[in-house]
Amino acid sequence: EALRAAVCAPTPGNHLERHYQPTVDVESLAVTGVECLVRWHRDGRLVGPEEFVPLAERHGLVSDLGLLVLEGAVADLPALRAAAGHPLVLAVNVSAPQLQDPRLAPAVARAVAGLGDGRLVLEMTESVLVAEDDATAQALDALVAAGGHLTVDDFGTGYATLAYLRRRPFSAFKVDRSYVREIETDPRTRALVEGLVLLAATVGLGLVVEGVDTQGQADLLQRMGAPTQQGYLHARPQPLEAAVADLRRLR
Ligand code: G
Ligand code: G
Ligand code: NA
Ligand code: MN
Repeated sequence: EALRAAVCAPTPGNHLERHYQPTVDVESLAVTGVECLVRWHRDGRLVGPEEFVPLAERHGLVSDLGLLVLEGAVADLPALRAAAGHPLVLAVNVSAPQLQDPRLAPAVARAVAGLGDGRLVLEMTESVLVAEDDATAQALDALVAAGGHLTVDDFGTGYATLAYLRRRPFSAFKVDRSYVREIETDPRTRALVEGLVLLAATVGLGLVVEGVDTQGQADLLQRMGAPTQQGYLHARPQPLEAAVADLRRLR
């Protein structure tokens, strides 16, 4: 119920906060976009989405939460874009129950209309897509029709991933950070990532590698032809003002 209050009636001691983490093109050293990552401030404690998103799902709050995040992120984008000095991709995370929310596609259309020269990306994990049903397929099509671009998040951690890329209207995928962690030490992981880079290029999909922590990882990925990266090496997820400062630093 504290979470319900944070969503519906926030107070300084109990509220959600949007953080932003950039994605970087290491070839050009330009920031390509920002991902909105939400935190819950509760009695001086900072609760992460791994904890509160499942809670929100259980209590039927995740759709309201998702709409608020989307609206708030669109409102934050002008400050981020000004700091970057060029158009940005805005990425927000979508969880499974949101796909069945009839308010989502119209909200996406409004967000796209309000983004100016930006582009809206909706990230969803493979677990969101596990339901191989018509309702899911129609919901995804509606989001694309509303002007959203769909990305598979945490790619390589779920099941039947290639099936989604084959049948669903995704335009990009994000290689899960568990791959990057072993990219320098495990030859098989390195070969798999190299294969994914080739797959993306051949099929015409965008690819972001997440969890880039070290310069060695960044250089290796760049040599593989995977320039779009996200990770602590480049910038951490930060509240709006600090993210704005990061974008100025990375400019
Ligand atoms: O920022 P952090 O690494 O703790 O995020 C963990 C996961 O939580 C991310 O992979 C992201 O997909 C998810 N997440 C972050 N913000 C949101 C949100 O607003 N809605 C949903 N559904 N998931 C989110
Ligand atoms: O679930 P999703 O992949 O959308 O969320 C990304 C999460 O990964 C964020 O919560 C963020 O805090 C975390 N993250 C981002 N970059 C790095 C990184 O370089 N290393 C690690 N360990 N975590 C990261
Ligand atoms: Na994500
Ligand atoms: Mn991810």
